[in-house]
Amino acid sequence: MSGVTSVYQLYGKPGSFEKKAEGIALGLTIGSWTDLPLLEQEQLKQHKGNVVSIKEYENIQHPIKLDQIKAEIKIEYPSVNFSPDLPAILTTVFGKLSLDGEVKLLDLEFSPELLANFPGPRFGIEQIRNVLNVHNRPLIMSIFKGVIGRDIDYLAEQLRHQALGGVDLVKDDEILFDNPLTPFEKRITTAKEVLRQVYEETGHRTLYAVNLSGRTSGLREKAKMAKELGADALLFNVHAYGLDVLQELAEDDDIQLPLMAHPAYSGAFTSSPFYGVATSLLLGKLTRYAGADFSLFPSPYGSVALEKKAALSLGEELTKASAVKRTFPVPSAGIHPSLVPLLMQDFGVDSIINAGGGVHGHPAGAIGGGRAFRQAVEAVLAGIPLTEAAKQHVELKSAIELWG
Ligand code: 1AE
Repeated sequence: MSGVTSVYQLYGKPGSFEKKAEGIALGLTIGSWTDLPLLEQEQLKQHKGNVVSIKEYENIQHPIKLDQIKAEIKIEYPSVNFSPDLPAILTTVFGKLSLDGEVKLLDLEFSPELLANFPGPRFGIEQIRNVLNVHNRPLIMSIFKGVIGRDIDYLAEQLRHQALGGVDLVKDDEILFDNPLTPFEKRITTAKEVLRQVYEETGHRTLYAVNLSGRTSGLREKAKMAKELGADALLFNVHAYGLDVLQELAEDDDIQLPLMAHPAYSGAFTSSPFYGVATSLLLGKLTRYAGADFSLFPSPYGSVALEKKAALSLGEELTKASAVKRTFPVPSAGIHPSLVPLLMQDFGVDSIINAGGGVHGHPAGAIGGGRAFRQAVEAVLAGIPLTEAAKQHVELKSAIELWG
């Protein structure tokens, strides 16, 4: 049957979950079942939500309500009940239910027929690598920092230093919106010129992701303009707008730009262990299905850390075999060169190492910061401990001295 199967986590008394699950399956579909006449049952059968499984965790007690244990329940919802778009799907599976006590949405499994409505990333990992012609190492990305209140010349200089350090991508800070000092169009054209010059001087190509911001109604035109001006990629605060807006941008043939999904605001939905949506679902599977070529998320060991298990399963969701292309995992926040071995161990070669403070805060500035990251990556690929590699590379040496 075409549809979506939801996995929920809830708490309750042992043995109480069957009734609860049946209540959800009916409540979110046809309302009632056993008291319906047989004819109506026959008519409504194809619309009925079905409980697929119930797993009680007898050993996992609620931390406060000590008579309650954790359970995971799976419910299948037929496609016939909703239009094939994320707003309809999310409202079906977790609309009113998200307001109804301690219940967390852990996963959604789309049937192949339903998934066919989600083209996913337009570019994906392979095509981004082709554009950069970098194939066998994690990419390095840096972030503009301290640019609010600064003019375009300041941005241009910061970009030039980041690119000269050898990073593959530079993204806008997610809190840099349209403003008179560094307007959207000017950022694109200035960055293009700076990166062209760096390419001519060094042969190194860096892509720039400009922050696509403003009212939803203007995003499409703004993104098209970015494309016409020669933008490389768009940064997008998807969770402040909604996943469907990302999907609209990804599917628009007049835009055709790589899309970088920023996790800003997503913590409001994912952080609670009892409520909301699992990080791996929101920033992983759904962000991929909605068409992000890159998904940023807090790494397990930086300044804003995600629990390791959640971060690993998020990375897995972005890259595992699927009908849609793979999205680059971008574990971020508080990343510095000494974390490169851990990042590569946990997220593999097909990931992006992303740092703001870890690039700009280097004693030799952003040029030194970028170089230190590149040196750390090369060392890990060659199987050389960073402390050993630092003997040959002054930038890596100072990074390790600073960050440990
Ligand atoms: C989780 C998003 C990370 C991000 O966007 C950002 O600006 C990180 O900055 P740093 O590396 O922590 O300075």
